[in-house]
Amino acid sequence: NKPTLAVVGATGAVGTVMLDLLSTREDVWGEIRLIASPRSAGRRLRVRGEEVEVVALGEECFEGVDVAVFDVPDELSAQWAPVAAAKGAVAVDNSGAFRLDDDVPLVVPEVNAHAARVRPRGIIANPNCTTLSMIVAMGALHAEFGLSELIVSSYQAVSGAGQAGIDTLRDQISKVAGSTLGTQPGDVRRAVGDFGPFPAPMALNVVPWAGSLKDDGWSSEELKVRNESRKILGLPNLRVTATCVRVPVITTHSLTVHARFEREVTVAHAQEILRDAPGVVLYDNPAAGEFPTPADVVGTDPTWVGRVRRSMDDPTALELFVCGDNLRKGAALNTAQIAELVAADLG
Ligand code: 2RA
Repeated sequence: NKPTLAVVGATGAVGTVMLDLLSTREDVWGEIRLIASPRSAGRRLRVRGEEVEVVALGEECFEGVDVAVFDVPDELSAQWAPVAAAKGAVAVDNSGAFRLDDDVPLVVPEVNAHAARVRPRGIIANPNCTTLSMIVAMGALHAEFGLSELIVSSYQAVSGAGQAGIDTLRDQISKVAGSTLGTQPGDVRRAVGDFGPFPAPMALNVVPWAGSLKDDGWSSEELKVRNESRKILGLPNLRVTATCVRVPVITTHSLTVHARFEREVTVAHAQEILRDAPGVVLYDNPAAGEFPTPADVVGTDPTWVGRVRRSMDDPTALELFVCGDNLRKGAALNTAQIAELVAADLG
């Protein structure tokens, strides 16, 4: 008997990608149950070539479910993932509600698949999309060279802020297209009007902010990169500094990474590791104009790495540019991979 999967948050931006993945990946599932807010109940969505009716989130939804994936806001996950677990399902949660709890593993299958087996609360957490967009590549380099420090800047797509983020950028682009805006202080700000979920205009701009304000001027997103990287890599004292920036890209997060290791590194050796690493594509030939960009990476599964250089002042450090689709590997794909690991265990 194939296991039953529940997708909670089936109608959202990540849920939509999840249904696409479930329709195209090897099918390990028996029944797939689609769950969303009462507002979306009754809608019919296509998965595996069939229409499935969305049911409203409630305790009874988890009857007979083996694995429940959650693509919903933190508060909903905090409330409902334990309900699913109490009903006997393994909850794979893509919110921030449980990621740093000691008794909840935070899993990236290419890096720490073993951690998914120890889940005392029946909950497995999926990392934040910004961490996920680089961590597969960093895990591979860590295994070879021993990571000692990460200094990263992100270039985050607006879909990280959900459908509202996408709608806001599209609307702003239509307002600035064909204009001469972007030449006077504040002209874009005045022209676009509505900033949606962002603190400043996204069109014709970059915004050094993602998430909410935390102590000492850090953003929640920057703390997530630090704390989650440490937990996934099993390096609780890893030095990590992140600056998270939002850019006018619809989907696919990019990061520049300065990674310092315990041993000396060479570009050739690092490239060889990245070329062989599962889930990573090395695309690094600047002489031919070859490096990853979000516009080319969007819609693909791997972590793309280019611009690999050794730091000029430190033979133990590398500089990299990394891109990953924040809705696929950054969210739905990693969740689906974890769910498949669990399914394989159950079988
Ligand atoms: C963002 N990382 O890009 C967040 C979404 N989880 O806003």
